[in-house]
Amino acid sequence: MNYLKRIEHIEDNYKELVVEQNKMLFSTNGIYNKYENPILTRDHIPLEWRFDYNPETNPYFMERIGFNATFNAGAIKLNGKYLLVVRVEGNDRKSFFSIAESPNGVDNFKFWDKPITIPQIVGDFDTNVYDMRLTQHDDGWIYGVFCSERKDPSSPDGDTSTAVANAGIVRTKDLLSWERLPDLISTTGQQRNVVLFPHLVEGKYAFFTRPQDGFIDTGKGGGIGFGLSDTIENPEVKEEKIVDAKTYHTIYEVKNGLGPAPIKTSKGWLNLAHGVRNTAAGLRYTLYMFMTDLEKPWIVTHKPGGHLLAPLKEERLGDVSNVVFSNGWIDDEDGKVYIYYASSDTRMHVATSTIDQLVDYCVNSPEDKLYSHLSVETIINQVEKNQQHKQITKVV
Ligand code: M1P
Repeated sequence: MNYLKRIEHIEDNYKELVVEQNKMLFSTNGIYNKYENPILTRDHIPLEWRFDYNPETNPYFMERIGFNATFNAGAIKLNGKYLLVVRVEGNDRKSFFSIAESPNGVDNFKFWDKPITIPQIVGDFDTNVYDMRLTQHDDGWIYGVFCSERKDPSSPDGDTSTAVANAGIVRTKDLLSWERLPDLISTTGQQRNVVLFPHLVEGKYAFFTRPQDGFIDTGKGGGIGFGLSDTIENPEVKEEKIVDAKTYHTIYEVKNGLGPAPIKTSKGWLNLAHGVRNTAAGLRYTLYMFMTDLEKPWIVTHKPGGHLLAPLKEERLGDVSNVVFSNGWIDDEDGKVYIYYASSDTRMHVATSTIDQLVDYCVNSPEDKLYSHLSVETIINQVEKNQQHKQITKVV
């Protein structure tokens, strides 16, 4: 294929992909609907990022910069547009953030021209950044809290993989220019999955945390935590209460972490989180929900047992297989909720629901009673109630 034909072919395929419409799939569980196509893949990366268009320096029109994955996106609706702050991972393994915009939240996602430039802390550069949670705070700023990863300075000679994870913080008004604040200081020294709560609590900035005493293992860090910081300019949580503990023989037995910032409803705060369990085939990440008290968002009031959303079919395969992860959702003015989730650290999907459905799910689904015989009891209870209900309906 000659040079011009090759460009035309690549551009045509790209144009077709980014305008592809998505189809809502029927939902048997009735809690949310998934969609036919992923909303963002590495093929959605703009061609200008990938190819040098100068025939003199790129006579074969070869890809010069390769991209591996588009996943774990924060989300916000701004000026009528559905915006994702996507974790894009290059073939060089470095992740960075880029905004993708859609007119309707389920398809036609297009990346803005250039990735986001995250200001660096002088003398302490982030080696890698990922998984930004966006919070529209009462103070007027949109905050982005992300994982900043750096090589562990105490790792022994020759150890080139031990790292330290911490919560980096940026803020913006327009998603175009970003101000960097100092990283969060916390009790354990390592943090991932940190989320800023949208309101002040007791006059302080409130963070959901995930204390961990290793880079991968959370160790003695007990689960999803909650802590207060006097200021956001010098963020420090001196105490972390455990909101939702990792628990033996559950879908969050190994670790868990809050997803996006919670959504306020008249019944309480809706929280979406990921839970990690161990299997013979490795770790399995699923999504689950719980509801917290309106006044005391660190107190869980309702918690359905098990996962809300698990990797199924082609979602199960990817760079890190058997994973679904979410750090972005949008609650629209009409009560619709867009849940953005990534599968297997590779691509982005959307599922839609409503506030009413998610509240009903949280309030009325049975909890995990932690023993098989109690799960059986819960099922039998429902069957017997259904039998009574059917008899009553027959009589009527
Ligand atoms: O690979 C699965 C996920 O692993 C990490 O999440 P956690 O800290 O809870 O184990 C994160 O690196 C996340 O980005 C990734 O999707």
